[in-house]
Amino acid sequence: MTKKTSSQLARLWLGLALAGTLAACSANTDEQTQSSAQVVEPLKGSSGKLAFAAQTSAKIPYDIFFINMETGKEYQLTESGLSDIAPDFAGDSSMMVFSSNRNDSYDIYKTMLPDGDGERLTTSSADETEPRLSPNGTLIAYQSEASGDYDILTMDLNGENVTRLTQEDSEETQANWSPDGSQLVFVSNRDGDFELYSMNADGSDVQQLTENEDYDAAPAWSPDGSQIAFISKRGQHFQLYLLDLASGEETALTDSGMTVHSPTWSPDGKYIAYVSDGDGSSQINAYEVDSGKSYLVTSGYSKYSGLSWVK
Ligand SMILES: [Ca+2]
Ligand SMILES: [Ca+2]
Ligand SMILES: [Ca+2]
Repeated sequence: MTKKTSSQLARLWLGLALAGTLAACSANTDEQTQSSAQVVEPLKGSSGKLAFAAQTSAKIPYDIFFINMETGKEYQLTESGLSDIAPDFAGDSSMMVFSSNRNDSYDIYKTMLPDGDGERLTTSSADETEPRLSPNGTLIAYQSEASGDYDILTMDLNGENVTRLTQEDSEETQANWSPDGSQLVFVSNRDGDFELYSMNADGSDVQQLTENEDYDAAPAWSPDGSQIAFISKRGQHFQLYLLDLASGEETALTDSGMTVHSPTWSPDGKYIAYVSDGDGSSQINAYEVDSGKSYLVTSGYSKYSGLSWVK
């Protein structure tokens, strides 16, 4: 198991090294290149990497990929035979964190790039998922079910100095950092249904941000700090919403017949990428904030999830 994992991680580094330095040499031995994603004209020149987890087909567990949004090229980063989900990168792409069940329960893993080894950061038999690197790259926020229900915790990059930020018996999940790193937005059902909340990075000063009977989830703070994208199920399917923090106003951004989830902002704040799942199909779209239009970014795999668009 260990040998296999090391070999797979070695391939991961190879893929990333090639992605970083040899992207122009497309005829090279870059076996990690899957295909050109269908990055449409308005998205061309968008900066950064759009990381995601995908099941390439229904019977294959999730692996981690990213699309270089400047070139449209896609790279596969993991191939463990188990479920690798929820990737997030440090701002300079020198490190990736993700969650995997390769040691039975889900744990948080860290991979240093380009030539580091995979490191398991959590060891409980409960599930640890949804790792998110703080903007300054010193902390990982994540969720753990070790207390019997989900809570939000932070730890340093070595898996040490674990701090439990929420104590309630309810489910606290999907933490995401404010752009200045001073706060976290998260989801909790402590009042009976799922709402968005914010708190300081030490768990203090909890504020409730939404109050409705619908299922609110998957918050993502805008790069300028003024808004939070999230999903809410106010009809048949989850759709994409925007919460303006100054006014408290909530605006529906999508109205599709598909289930929308996993929103993430482009680093320049111009787009919100999200997944839409229909009957037997799944695709990644990008909502253009100025125009209100959604563009197809990529499709073709069985399932997409866990988007993270980083510089
Ligand atoms: Ca675990
Ligand atoms: Ca809890
Ligand atoms: Ca609600």
